[in-house]
Amino acid sequence: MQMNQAKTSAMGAALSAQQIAQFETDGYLLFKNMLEPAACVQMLAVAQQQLHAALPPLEYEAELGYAGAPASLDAEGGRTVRRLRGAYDRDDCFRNWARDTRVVAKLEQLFDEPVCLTLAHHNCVMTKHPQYGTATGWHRDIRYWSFTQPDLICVWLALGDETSANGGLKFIPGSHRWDIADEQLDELDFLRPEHPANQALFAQGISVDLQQGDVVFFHSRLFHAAGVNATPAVKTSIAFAYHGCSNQPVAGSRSAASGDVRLTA
Ligand SMILES: O=C(O)CCC(=O)C(=O)O
Repeated sequence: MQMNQAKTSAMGAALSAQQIAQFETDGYLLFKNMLEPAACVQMLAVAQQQLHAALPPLEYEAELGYAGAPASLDAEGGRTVRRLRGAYDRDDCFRNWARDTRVVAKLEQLFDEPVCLTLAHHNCVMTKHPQYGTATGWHRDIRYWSFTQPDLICVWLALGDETSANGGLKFIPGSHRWDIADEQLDELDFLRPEHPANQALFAQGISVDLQQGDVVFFHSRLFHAAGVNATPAVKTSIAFAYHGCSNQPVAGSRSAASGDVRLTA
């Protein structure tokens, strides 16, 4: 991914050369307090209404099949929602956030080219429910997409506090630059928990605590994970993913079928 500090064609605070270098080194960048509380409260209210109404399209824990998930939709806890999918088309508050010039300007610097939003995967309100919300193993998000280059960026907005207590994100800094042997990964591209070579990688994982309005950008090759939610409250975040417009989805893939939104000229 090419980085260019000088180019800031859209509105919004520009990234410094140091921030750009930090993203390149660590694979993520944290922005404290990027979004004002009123906007977070509004998104949270809409998300809660839509969760309550089970407004489709939804992804359920039972469909993910992660360890500890309810065995089927009809099992106890089977209708626990993991994602309110298609956030971009759910409500203007989510769409406006996806297009927020503070976000897009920073992405344009990191990609050094016009920015597109992918409507394939992520593009969601991500929830982690107490009791039936499952942990996510160490993985790279690029497993969700098929693009010419594996260089997408996820923009994750916390609508409330996110810590290890409620299943907050953990990152392995710098892991977006690693080459990993196939045998270290399982069939879904998660790092195998039992593989001896992976133990030293897991030890490098750090928790990234977020508060309402904090935003973290992370590279689609960055290994990350999250635990269960041991608190009584649902954790709610918004996740959109972006790519440079020259980096096109592979023809015939789900990424291509879902479409993109071009956000800069
Ligand atoms: O909230 C989680 O469990 C992790 C979410 C995540 O990393 C993903 O869905 O790719």
